[in-house]
Parts: sequence; structure tokens; C-alpha cells
Amino acid sequence: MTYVEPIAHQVRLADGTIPSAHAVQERRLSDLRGLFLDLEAEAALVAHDPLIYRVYDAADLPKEDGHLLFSTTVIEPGRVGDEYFMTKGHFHARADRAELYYGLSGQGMLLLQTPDGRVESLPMVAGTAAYVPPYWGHRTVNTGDAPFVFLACYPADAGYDYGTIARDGFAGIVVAGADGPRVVPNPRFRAATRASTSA
Ligand code: PAN
Ligand code: ZN
Repeated sequence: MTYVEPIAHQVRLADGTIPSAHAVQERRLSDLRGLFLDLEAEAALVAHDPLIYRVYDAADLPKEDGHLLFSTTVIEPGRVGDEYFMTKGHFHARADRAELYYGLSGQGMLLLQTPDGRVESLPMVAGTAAYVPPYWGHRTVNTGDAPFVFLACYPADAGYDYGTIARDGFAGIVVAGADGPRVVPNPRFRAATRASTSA
């Protein structure tokens, strides 16, 4: 039996960064092309290709059943048209793997979706522990005017299925309304799938 060594990483509460992170992924608007509803607003902004979010992966652990991975996500404040900056969103490649999010700073929304297109939304602020049950796709959105930061902890063999959401979109989107953020149906949800099945 080989034992993996216990580890501790410091999450800087001031900005959500993990200075000792094993890897940092950066997602710019060009990495999310086609995911926002307002394609004109997206095209105008993509010239500057703003940073949308960073993910700080704490540790390089075996991607095996039994291990846990943990990371922080820092989503910048901003909008594309009326829609708030957000993550790409994914189902887990092993769809039955769950996940826990813990809000560290700022304010946001966790959007969840079943494979048959039912959407739920959970507001998140510092201190919110939000559970992503097995089989639910998930995306986070920054609804505030400061970075929205949360810690994620998930089974190391969960993996990522980005393709389903890249193809179908998310059934609900979060837009700025007169009274604050609102979750509304995405008119483009499954448009590509509908077009190909009706052809
Ligand atoms: C999170 C996400 C992170 C970035 O760690 O991977 O917030 O979102 P996208 O992966 O959708 O770009 C998680 O849910 N891991 O499973
Ligand atoms: Zn996940």
C-alpha cells in the first residue's frame, strides 16, 4: 500500500487565490464563445477578450475513485448584454458524481440543470454551502459588482462533460433586471439539437 501524503493549501480569503496552486486555468470571453445569449454584445466585447474567471486547482492528486479534488473559482464582475459573467458549465463525465461549493466572497448564483432540462437556482454569498447532487449539470454566475469566489470539492474521478452544454446551452440564464438578477428561460436552449432533429 502506498499512502498519498496529507496536504494543506492556503486559500487567500482576500481574493480567492491559492498561491501554492498546482495549476491555474484562465477562461476569457473567447473561451466561452457562443454561450452568451446576446451574440452582438459578445462580438463587441470579444475584441478586448476580457478575463471571465480563473480556477485555482489546489493539488495534483490521483484522478481516482476515493480521492477528492479541491479548487477555488474567481469569477470577475461584468456582463455580456444583460447576462452576467459566468462559467462554461458542465455535467460530470461520471454523471453520478456530486460536488460541494462553499461561497467565500462576493455574490452569485449556482444554476443547476437535470439532463431533461429542469433548472434550479441557488443564490450564493460568503458562507453558503451549496450541494450539487449527482446528475445535475452546474454553472456559476457572478451577480455582484465584485469578484465572486467559491471553493469546490468533488470526487477526483468526476471528470468534465462540457460538450452537452456547449451544444444545447443551459435551459435558464441569469440576466440583470430592474430589481436585480433574474433567472429566465434561455430561448436558444437546445436550438441546435432541435434544428438537427427537425432536418
Ligand atoms: C468547478 C468548476 C469551475 C469552473 O471546479 O470546474 O467552477 O467551471 P467550468 O468547469 O464549468 O468552466 C467544478 O464544478 N468542478 O467539478
Ligand atoms: Zn463540477
